[in-house]
Amino acid sequence: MKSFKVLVAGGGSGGCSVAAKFASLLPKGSVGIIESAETHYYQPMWTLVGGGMKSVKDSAKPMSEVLPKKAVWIKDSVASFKPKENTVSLSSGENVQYEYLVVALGIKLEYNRIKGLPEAFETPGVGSNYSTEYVDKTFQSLKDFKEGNAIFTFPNTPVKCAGAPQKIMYIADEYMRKHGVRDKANIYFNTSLGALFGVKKYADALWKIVEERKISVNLMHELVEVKPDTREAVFRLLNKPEETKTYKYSMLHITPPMGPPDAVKNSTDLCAESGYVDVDKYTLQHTRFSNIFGIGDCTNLPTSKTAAAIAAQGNILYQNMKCVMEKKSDSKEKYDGYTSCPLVTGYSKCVLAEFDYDGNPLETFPINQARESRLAFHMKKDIMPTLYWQLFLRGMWNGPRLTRKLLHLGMSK
Ligand code: FAD
Ligand code: UQ1
Repeated sequence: MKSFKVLVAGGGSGGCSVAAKFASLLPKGSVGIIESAETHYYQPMWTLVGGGMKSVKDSAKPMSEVLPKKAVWIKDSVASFKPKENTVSLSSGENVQYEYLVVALGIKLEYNRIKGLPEAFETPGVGSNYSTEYVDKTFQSLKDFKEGNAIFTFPNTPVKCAGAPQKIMYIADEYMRKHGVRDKANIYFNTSLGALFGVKKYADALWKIVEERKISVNLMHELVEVKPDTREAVFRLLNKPEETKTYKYSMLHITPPMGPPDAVKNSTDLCAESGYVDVDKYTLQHTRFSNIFGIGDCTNLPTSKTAAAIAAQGNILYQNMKCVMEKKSDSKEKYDGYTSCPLVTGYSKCVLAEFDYDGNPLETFPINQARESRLAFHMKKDIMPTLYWQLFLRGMWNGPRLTRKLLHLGMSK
């Protein structure tokens, strides 16, 4: 049986960056990474792909180029976890042993929980920035749009990047204005949530933007069915669960329901009742197995699921797991829930939300980041991708905490 000092399940944002940290610390071959995909995608770019500003190819690199060279890539998928035996079973039937395990399997897209999907993606007007298969359809639908309803949805489950479902709506609004069709369009944000955004400071700013741009927001609307033949989308009204409301669409952008990966959900020892990996919200250590840690979208950390959050989590996980490995007491570092969401509001503007577990803004720059800015857009479009590939994935970007402290002359948390 293969055996590793540190085994990382998943080679996405969280898995790759944490594996890189441990690969630099330990002798060659001590770190194993189980990852089934050939390609690593920089997912935050898909918002820009949906708006025609970048291509899917721009967001991709071969997995072999990004995983740390000192680690061993096990190109297989995790079938199940056996935490009591310190082993992971692979789809090939093989088992892999570990001393320490990091679970970083991301979140699962569940398009098929909506009746009519995924088939409706093969028909005109329906796209989704959440998948490489459907993101080009978003821009195609925008280019084809002539008149009618453009509807943007938000599901009734946790999602990754909770801002992404509305970012593409603001981009579409600007595109339609530039191409002279906005006055023939009704734009709807039909969201399962009871709010436009979870943090009041940014929600207030976004409500102003939707009002100015004459976008209709329908809260407590959950997409349950797409009928491509009649170009209709059916929503369950969550405050009147027996009722549905049907909308005609010319363009429909779908954010799918999401859930924990099967391998995590089926390993009852590993997951919380929600099905996500059960970790301590401050240390990222598993609540029952001291040699297991979790990071990113597959965990039950009560913060917004983003790569920005993972940058901050990675360092906390590294410090804490190193302490456990060296049999020292817990490190003093505690994760404060930092997450960030660059809410792109068009082709040159962005509201840069940054906040902690309590919904307190934790802004890097000494300006009011709830105001739309070009600087934040430039950072999102031109700086973040390089930072992600060159620093973050190599374990060398722990988020903007130090920059924030420096720019606030030490006065920020
Ligand atoms: P992932 O990066 O998804 O990695 C999970 C990995 O596990 C994958 O490589 C997968 O192949 C692998 N895997 C899954 N199951 C198995 C298995 N059983 N066996 C082996 N391997 C498996 N974040 C930001 O910070 N800023 C943004 O602006 C932003 N915008 C976004 C816009 C969009 C449209 C999307 C989709 C996401 C956006 N995000 C953004 C969110 C960010 O991309 C994710 O939160 C982040 O990538 C999650 O990292 P992760 O490691 O938890 O999961
Ligand atoms: C960030 O650290 C990060 O991770 C690499 C992102 O993902 C792509 C982000 O979108 C953002 C906004 C941050 C936070 C960084 C700064 C400088 C605010």
